[in-house]
Amino acid sequence: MIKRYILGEPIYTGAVVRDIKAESVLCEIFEFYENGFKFDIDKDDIVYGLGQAVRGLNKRGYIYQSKCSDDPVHIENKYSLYGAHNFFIIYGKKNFGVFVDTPSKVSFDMAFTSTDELKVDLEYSDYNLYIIEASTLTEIVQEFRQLIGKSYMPPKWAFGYGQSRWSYYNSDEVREVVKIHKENDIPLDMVYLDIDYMKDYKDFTINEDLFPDFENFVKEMKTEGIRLIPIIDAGVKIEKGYDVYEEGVANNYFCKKADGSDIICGVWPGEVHFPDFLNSDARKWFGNKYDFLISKGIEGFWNDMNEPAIFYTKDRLESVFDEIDKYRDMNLDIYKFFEFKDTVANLSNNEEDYKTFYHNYDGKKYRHDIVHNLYGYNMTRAAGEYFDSLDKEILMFSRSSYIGAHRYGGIWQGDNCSWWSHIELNMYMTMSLNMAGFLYTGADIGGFGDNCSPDLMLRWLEFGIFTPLMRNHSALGTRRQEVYQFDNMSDMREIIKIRYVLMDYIYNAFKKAVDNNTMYMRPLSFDYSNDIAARRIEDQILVGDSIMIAPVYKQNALGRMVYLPETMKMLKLRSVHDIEEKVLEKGYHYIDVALNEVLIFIRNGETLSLSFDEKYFSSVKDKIIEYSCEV
Ligand code: MIG
Repeated sequence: MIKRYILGEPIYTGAVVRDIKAESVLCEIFEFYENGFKFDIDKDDIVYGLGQAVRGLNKRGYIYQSKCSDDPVHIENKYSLYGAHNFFIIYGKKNFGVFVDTPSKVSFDMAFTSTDELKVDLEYSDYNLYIIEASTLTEIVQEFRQLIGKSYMPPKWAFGYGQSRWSYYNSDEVREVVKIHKENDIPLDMVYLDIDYMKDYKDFTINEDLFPDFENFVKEMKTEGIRLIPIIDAGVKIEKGYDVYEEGVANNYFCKKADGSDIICGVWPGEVHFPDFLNSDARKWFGNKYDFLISKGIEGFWNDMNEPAIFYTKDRLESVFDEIDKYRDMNLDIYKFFEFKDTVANLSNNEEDYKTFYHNYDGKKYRHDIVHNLYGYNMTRAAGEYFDSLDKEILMFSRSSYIGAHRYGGIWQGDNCSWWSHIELNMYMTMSLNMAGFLYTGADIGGFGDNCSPDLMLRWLEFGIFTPLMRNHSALGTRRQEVYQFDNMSDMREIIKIRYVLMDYIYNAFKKAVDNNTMYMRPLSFDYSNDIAARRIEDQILVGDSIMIAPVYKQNALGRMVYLPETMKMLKLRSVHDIEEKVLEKGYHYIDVALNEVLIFIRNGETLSLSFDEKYFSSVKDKIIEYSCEV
């Protein structure tokens, strides 16, 4: 049962698709105050949710903020990442879900300040509050998901393996990546193009010197079985004669300052304007621009820098230049030095700057900070609405998001690092995002920032083969991370092949989660709610109906403890042909897991079919091999 409460005069966000009649009396379990509400939670309650956030799966014990942020350091002291997903579940004495629907900043004190009190503070106190009561976790999520509408369903090929790098600088480099994968029999479906395929970082252009005859190149790759997936950035370069710029200015499609001029910010190309994605005409216009690439055969995109990420605003840059000059002849002591340094550092993603520009949102003017969390969402929506008008399926995922965006595309988990703790974060984040409707998601496998070691890549792949978006991506300046760069390439190949024999299982489980508003990946507590031990386990994951996984994510670990909430059949896969099976009883087991082994547990009464697609397994005779657990 969903109850809705309207506090103040909420701004429309587009998150929900059902119109629920508001209650006339405020709910009595919460104590409301001017800028939010609070309530007591039981000492044993678990708090799930919040989608993209740091720390564990149980969100209890920290403060999180919904404030879409470009932050490439995903560590425990962070409050916000790229998305705003204001949905959480209390699970324990009472079970219910809470959705705080508002486009501006919200802070969730999850029994951090005071052990038994959960407190939600809003920067602007107008919001819709939805409370979802149901007896099971699955039902709470299902009801919430019915409220926010069906999740985005990507094309089937988007479940293949993708290779990315910031950047592959020209078409020959891309050809080489594809060729080496082929030569080594490593399955590959997608190669991602990062910002350097564009001419001067201008959206909807191609650098013809580096990618000559792009249309034919796209075709050539397609005949190799590879789809190219270009990036699109939020900022539009200011340049006379550039159509996107000219049209945006002429039609007032860019965000404006108080004086009515288009705000000038700095991103990749230097000075840019930001499209006003909250303006439906601008959205339509920008969405149509994707046609530049679609007409060249492109079938998928990733949207970046749409928090929006801002290197600087022109106004602040000018004032900083003025200000730093006064430090020139000073003795820069401890205070002065940091003041000086911060003056420059604060140029980027400065919250004050979000207060200096405006949107035309359904004909009304809103200052950016008030509707901040809707920006990336509406960029995805711009693309998604255009793609819906086509008769082709298009892959779309974004960096920034708000609930509602899950209907138009997926998200990737942003600039993680080649750290062991980020495999773990990837696991929690994926389950939490699933609760909020973001099913098509995954992290940069191997890690984006920093250098990846062979063992980290192996372990990450062993989990990554289960994430719907399976992409190996890494940053400029880091160790090259294509699996053929490592001396354990053949082990990595076998792991990637396991993804391919699981493809039908993964695709069907995913589709079912979309159709039934359930979770593709979920914690054990969802299915084994009476099992006290299962409830507290965060690092084992149910994937679809038939299997459970227990990834190894600790450096130098050669095994791990696994808790089985019922008898299951363990499969230890060293390759698609070398599979050890063993039935294990309910309870705790220490399981050896060598660096090249993938663990899968088949639930009692279930069957897992491995399917060998012609495209990658032409020499295999039996196209389906079944493993069952019947006890
Ligand atoms: O961090 O386009 O998250 O995937 O490679 C700089 C360059 C901007 C951020 C994205 C990352 C991408 C990178 N971008």
